[in-house]
Amino acid sequence: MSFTETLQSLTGKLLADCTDQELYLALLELVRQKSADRVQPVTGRKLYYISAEFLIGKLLSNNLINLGLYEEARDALAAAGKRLSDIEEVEPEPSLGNGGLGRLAACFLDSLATLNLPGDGVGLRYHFGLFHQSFEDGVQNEKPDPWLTAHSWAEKTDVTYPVELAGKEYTARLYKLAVTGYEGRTNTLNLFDLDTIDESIVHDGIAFDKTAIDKNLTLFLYPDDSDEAGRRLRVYQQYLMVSAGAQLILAECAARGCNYHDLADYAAIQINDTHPSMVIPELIRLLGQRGIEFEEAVEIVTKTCAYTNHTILAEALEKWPRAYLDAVVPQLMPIIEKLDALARTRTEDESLAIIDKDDRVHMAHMDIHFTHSTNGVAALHTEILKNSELHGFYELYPEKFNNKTNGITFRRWLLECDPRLTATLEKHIGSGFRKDAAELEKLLAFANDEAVLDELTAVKKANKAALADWLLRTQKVAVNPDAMFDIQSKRLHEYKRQQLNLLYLIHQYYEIKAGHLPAMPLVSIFGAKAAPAYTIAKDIIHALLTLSKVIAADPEVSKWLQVVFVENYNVTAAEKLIPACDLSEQISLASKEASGTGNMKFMLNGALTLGTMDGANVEISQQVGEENIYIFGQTSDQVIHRYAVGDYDPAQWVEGDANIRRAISFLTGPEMLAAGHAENLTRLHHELIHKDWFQTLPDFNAYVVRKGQALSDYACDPMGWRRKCLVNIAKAGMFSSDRTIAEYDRDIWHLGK
Ligand code: HBZ
Ligand code: PLP
Repeated sequence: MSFTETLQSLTGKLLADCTDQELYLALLELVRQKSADRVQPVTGRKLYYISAEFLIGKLLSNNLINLGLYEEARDALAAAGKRLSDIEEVEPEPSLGNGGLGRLAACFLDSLATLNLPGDGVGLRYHFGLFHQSFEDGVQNEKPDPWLTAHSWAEKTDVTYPVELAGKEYTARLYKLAVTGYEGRTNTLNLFDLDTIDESIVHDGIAFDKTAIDKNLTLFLYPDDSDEAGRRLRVYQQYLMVSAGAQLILAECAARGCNYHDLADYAAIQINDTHPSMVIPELIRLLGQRGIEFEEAVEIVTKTCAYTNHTILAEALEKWPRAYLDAVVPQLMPIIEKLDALARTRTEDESLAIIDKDDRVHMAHMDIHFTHSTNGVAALHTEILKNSELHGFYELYPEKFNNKTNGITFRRWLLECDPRLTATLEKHIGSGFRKDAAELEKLLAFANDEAVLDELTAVKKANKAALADWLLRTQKVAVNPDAMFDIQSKRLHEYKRQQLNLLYLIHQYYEIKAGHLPAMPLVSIFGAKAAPAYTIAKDIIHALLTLSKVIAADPEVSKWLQVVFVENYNVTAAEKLIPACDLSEQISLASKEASGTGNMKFMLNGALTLGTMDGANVEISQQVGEENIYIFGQTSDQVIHRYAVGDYDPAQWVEGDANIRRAISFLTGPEMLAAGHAENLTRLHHELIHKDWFQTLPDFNAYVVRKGQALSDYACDPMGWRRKCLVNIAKAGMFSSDRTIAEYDRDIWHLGK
């Protein structure tokens, strides 16, 4: 049967007569059948990647590409007058993640299947995932983001596990979502849910009764945790995930012949940040029920589990008050106490204990003591863990620490999101890079080939025009596609320093007003959600939206500068923004961004990075050479030193620097107050002058200078700029998640063996 006939047999109609919805459902079914054909038996060790988030993005095109069906599907549809891109729009984006950590998990699943490694995900089937963001009156508005339609990728199974929460038994149901590899095997993302969830209890945006656990448990990813009920709910969610996950793992291993004593020969469990850390005591508990003594269970679990750290931010390292665990998981507390006692036999250092003197349970400490591997996610991050944040642990267990620099899947972040660039690359270097990212280096041979550089310029121009169309269609904003597109898209957080970019834009506003015109017009694009309870992050959004209005209303300035804040930044939006970017903003305070993966995506798609020596920016800079990246600002050593001395006073920087003073004062000046809300603007102004915890001001001048340099290089030396872009694309191979996964497998998992 031809492809067209297959699709027609699935819809029961001629393609030309089908709606996009019908075609979507037919393609969904086709993908289901084809991916089922690629399921392979498991032998030896199998990986279970447990994570609170899997930010998988829309799946239709990704699956078609991985199954080798994309071109056929596109052409068959085109012959019937249909566009695959229209059908893609029918698919809702699963919002099962919030940022880098969740997106990394999704890239890892893709690479595992592509490399033919047995590796499944374990997580939760949130009904609304992260909230849907819109802007009203310059303020972030949060609404539920339903994605579970009648037909969706995650299929309900008959498999259920009992999970005891606060002394009451709940039933976790397993849903399975097929994960296709690029010309590889099919693995599974296992997602747990309760049948009793009641979506109708959500009211007024995203508020709901936090105490009705049977109705609310998997409604949202990260429900508002500004109150105790919200924080407890997180513990409920985490335990549902790890208890059902651990039962699934034991059942699957037993079915393959495991006698539990040899669990580590059957399973490798990767704990993605501390959200799944309770899997350690839970496995010990379950092994105990199967007749294994505590000491042996500890050994088995340590051999089976490994932990990835994604942050050094103290507030993101989970420490649960013992009272929460006593209330929600009383069955685990005796085990955690025994683990704490055991850890204390290995060290006298109180700061390495699991339960501290204030009765808080340090989840990361439990992970490091009772897994065999702790890894950071970029070289600098791992060094900081070893030398400062986790130094005591490093001294105790040097052999456990290792680095695994993050990566991204090139299937989604090149082949799918940038077909124009993919085609151009293929024309010149063949298609080997699809499977072996290192082959991108072949592009270096064309660094001085003006025809190739012109082609790359044409690709970027077309991608910018496509983004401009999308912005007009979906956000009702018109942008000048001939301007430089400068993009900062990522979660809103003070350490990521959107506020530094804000101060730059204000500075430029004044400069333009004073007749100091930039080298070329700039469109500054933001995409970012702020956590609902994160007040200052929301104030930063408000300030940027307000500034955008002020500039747009000023004809003198708006010729040169435009600020656009894209609503509801998610994977779908990222796939539109990244291929169209000229300058990628990676300006976190050095030492604070563990790695970043957005930085890799922008680089791969031919943007140049304006960044600090932080996270994987350091490795990007090593790959491309300092002449092909715009680095500025304090180093991580300088930052760590400044924190250690503890004498940073932003007010001194405000007093001592007229440009800083001018930019900050503007926040509460007449133009902004006329267009925005005094409360938000004043609070942000106050925060920057009196606190500025993420040291924006010391980096301000260096940032202004470096960004000016990038603008002038772009304007005055277009060939030189494009050559730098070419080098960035050519050197992106090291940031393929295939490389990352091969390293995890080599050093930690040893899958299939
Ligand atoms: O993980 C991010 C890091 O900030 C980023 O540098 C890195 O590239 C990425 C992948 O390794 N971390 C997160 O995204 N973390 C969270 O989203 C998070 C969510 C809930 C928490 C704590 C952290 O309670
Ligand atoms: N959100 C989405 C949708 C992404 O694609 C990414 C990037 O990889 C991130 C968040 C994380 O971005 P960053 O690494 O810049 O924090």
